[in-house]
Amino acid sequence: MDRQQRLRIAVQKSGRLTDESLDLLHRCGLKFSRGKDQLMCYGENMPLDVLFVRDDDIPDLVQEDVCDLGLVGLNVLEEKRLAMLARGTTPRIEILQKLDFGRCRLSLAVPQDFAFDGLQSIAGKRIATTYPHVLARFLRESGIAAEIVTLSGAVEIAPRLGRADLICDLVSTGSTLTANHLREVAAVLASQVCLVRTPVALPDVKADWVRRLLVRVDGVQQVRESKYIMLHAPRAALPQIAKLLPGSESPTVIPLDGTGDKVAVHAVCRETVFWETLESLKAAGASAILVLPVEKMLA
Ligand code: PRT
Ligand code: ZN
Repeated sequence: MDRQQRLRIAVQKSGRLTDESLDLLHRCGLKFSRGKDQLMCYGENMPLDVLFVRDDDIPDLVQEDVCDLGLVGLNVLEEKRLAMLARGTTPRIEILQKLDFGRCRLSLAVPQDFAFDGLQSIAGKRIATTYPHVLARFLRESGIAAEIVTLSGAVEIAPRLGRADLICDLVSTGSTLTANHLREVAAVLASQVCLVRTPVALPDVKADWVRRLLVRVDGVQQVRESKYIMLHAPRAALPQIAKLLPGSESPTVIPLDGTGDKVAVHAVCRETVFWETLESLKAAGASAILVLPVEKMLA
């Protein structure tokens, strides 16, 4: 395949980010078939090929221009960038867009019986983590001196094994911490998946596709939570109904034939529409309420 013409994007091969990364590419219109254990998939209808790798390899692949684009968590990206700086390489990967999935936070967590009273309490302690560079920056910026114990996994059991006094690890629901009798005390980094690009200038054809992809990604993000609401209402109830429609701009109002003062109201709502919202709309005088998913949106 011609690297001058076709974009290559690095995606996590198998893990927490894989399904949503592929779903995003599908929603952006990309068609490809993926065989078992296939490392590379060729886009059938766009000049965009997908390379499946470990998430930790994505920043380097993009920095070294092996891939033009990548989908990777900010946690991994920041750790790799700081590691590059530490070995004298300038990180030149550019974040094109932050995406609304893969959210988690890198946090400090202490054993239940640890007397934590502000960050000063961890001074001089041993902190186990797989993110030594991000943690070191946090400690430096907070003016705390502590020892970093770098592990490659199973960080949450380090305090019980006596290898550390506390940990710095990724948290999403918090249930892993609870199961290990740990308590989250401070957030070090908020993370989500980022679409990143190579520092190298792209030939026009490829640059143009990156621009198109970004517009589509934006559209996909906008419609994720969006719903199209249609309802009937007495004209007099319109001001109240407009207030109840979550995250919508001014709705379209259409007169209804032969129903006196009744109108149809159509609106795109950019926030989640709950049953409670529908109940409030009904209470305000709305009837025949329909909520439809939005398939695509181009602003
Ligand atoms: O094989 P490969 O290297 O590609 O995968 P991996 O095992 O390194 O990564 P994977 O698939 O576990 O995670 C990929 C990315 O998902 C991470 O780099 C984050 O950007 C993002 N992410 C989002 C998470 C979590 N949420 C998360 N909860 N990554 C890991 N966790 C782990 C965390 O380390 C802890 O063990 O889940 C546990 C905590 O979860 P809760 O829900 O109990 O708090
Ligand atoms: Zn990984």
